[in-house]
Amino acid sequence: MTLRSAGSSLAITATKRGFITNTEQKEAEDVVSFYDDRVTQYASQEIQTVTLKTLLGLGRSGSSNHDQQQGAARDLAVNLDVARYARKELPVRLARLIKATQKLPFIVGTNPYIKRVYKLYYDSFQSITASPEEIRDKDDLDRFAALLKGLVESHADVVPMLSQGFLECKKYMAREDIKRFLDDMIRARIGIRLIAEQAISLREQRHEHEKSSVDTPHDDIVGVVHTELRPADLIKTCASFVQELCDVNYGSSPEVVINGQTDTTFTYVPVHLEYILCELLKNSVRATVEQSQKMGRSALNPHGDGSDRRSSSTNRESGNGVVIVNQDDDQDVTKRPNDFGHPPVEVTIAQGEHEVTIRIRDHGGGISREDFDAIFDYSFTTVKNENDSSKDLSSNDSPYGVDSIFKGVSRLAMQAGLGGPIAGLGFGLPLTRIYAQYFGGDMHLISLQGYGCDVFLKLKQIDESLDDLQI
Ligand code: ADP
Ligand code: K
Ligand code: MG
Repeated sequence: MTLRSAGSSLAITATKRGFITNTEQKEAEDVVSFYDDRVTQYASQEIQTVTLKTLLGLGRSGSSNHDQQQGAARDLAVNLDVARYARKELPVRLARLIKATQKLPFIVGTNPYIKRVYKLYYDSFQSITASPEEIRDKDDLDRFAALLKGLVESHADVVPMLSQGFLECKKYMAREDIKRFLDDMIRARIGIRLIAEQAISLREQRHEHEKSSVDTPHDDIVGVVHTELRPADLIKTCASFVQELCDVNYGSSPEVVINGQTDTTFTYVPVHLEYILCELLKNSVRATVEQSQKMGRSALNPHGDGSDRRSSSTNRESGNGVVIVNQDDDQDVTKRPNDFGHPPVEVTIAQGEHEVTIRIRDHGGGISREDFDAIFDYSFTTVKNENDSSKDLSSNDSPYGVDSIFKGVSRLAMQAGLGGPIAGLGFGLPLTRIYAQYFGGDMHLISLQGYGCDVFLKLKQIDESLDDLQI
């Protein structure tokens, strides 16, 4: 099995994140086409949902790919179906997002970040509607896929921009209204991306098939869906990425222990799971390292008081088969601190009959009662906003860029090419939950205040409901 998605979207996570340059801000201010009739006309059309089955081309006959020629013809037919659907449907969905943004309070619409997002959606709408309506052959497919690819890339920073925009507009809109708007917007965005990315990756897959002379490769991948996704592999990839990010930001990072039913495989969209895992792991490693710092378990003095904890016998009390393991006992591998004094983050995989559950457990001190109600709000973060301080941010001492919306990105991290912040945008949890719920799953966070957090991620086997899953 290949984790084809892992590299690509991690690369997106790690690209040099966008700052709003003066030119871009100027461009955003120049959006004069607020009341474009075509947008209104498209937005008034109904959304035509598509089932996941159709997007995967499973409704088509001849799904056995063993005959090389028949397989190639079928690949082409599926690719044409999906691209034609995308060409027709994406302008409608984009127009609806544009309309929804236009309906925001006027002052919110003047925010530079929100304007910039608005302009991105407007430009995307323009480019798709300006492209030929007919998609007839391979050349048309190549051209259309290239167009979509450019659009998807240009939208990579939409969510952080929205997050920052609404943070700045907090006083002009009710908390629930912001939440509702962003939830809807992000759900719509996931659908748009799924359709666009499916059209792109079906075309890439078809090219690969045509090049290879042997039997069809990657039978387990259909566009963006992987039928034999191994969560353990994906967790490993994400954990390494997050640890590196943590090292660069804090100088050290905890270990990640993966246990449970590690040979689990299931059908899912790897880019979604990868996004979720990276966000949850970032939260856990950050909490762990900050808790270590708070408790004085620093890298220079890994075990706090310098005593040899392994020889301590006072850690364990037992009686009648009930064992109390003290917090500092390191007999259990899932709790044993590494050389930097950080207890590991434990990721447990469980394969149920219809679902896969992943539990991410850390010993990062949990969440305070005051914060708990807000953690699922967009933009809520406990990362201190350096921009609020009176410190001169342009001074060389500051690890942060002056107008960076990525408050958590230290200059070191940027130099290392790890542009994604470890924390500080405040959209990790709300977004993760939307992604988890998108295909009927869910996510719950349990905080053991003062001790740590457990996050339960439940993911449905999506191949069991291909007919019902409407995108
Ligand atoms: P961000 O990570 O950018 O701050 P999130 O939405 O991912 O935004 O998380 C919001 C807040 O929830 C974090 O700032 C942190 O205070 C808290 N939080 C999330 N996960 C954990 C965790 N595992 N342990 C402790 N606190 C957490
Ligand atoms: K948040
Ligand atoms: Mg986070």
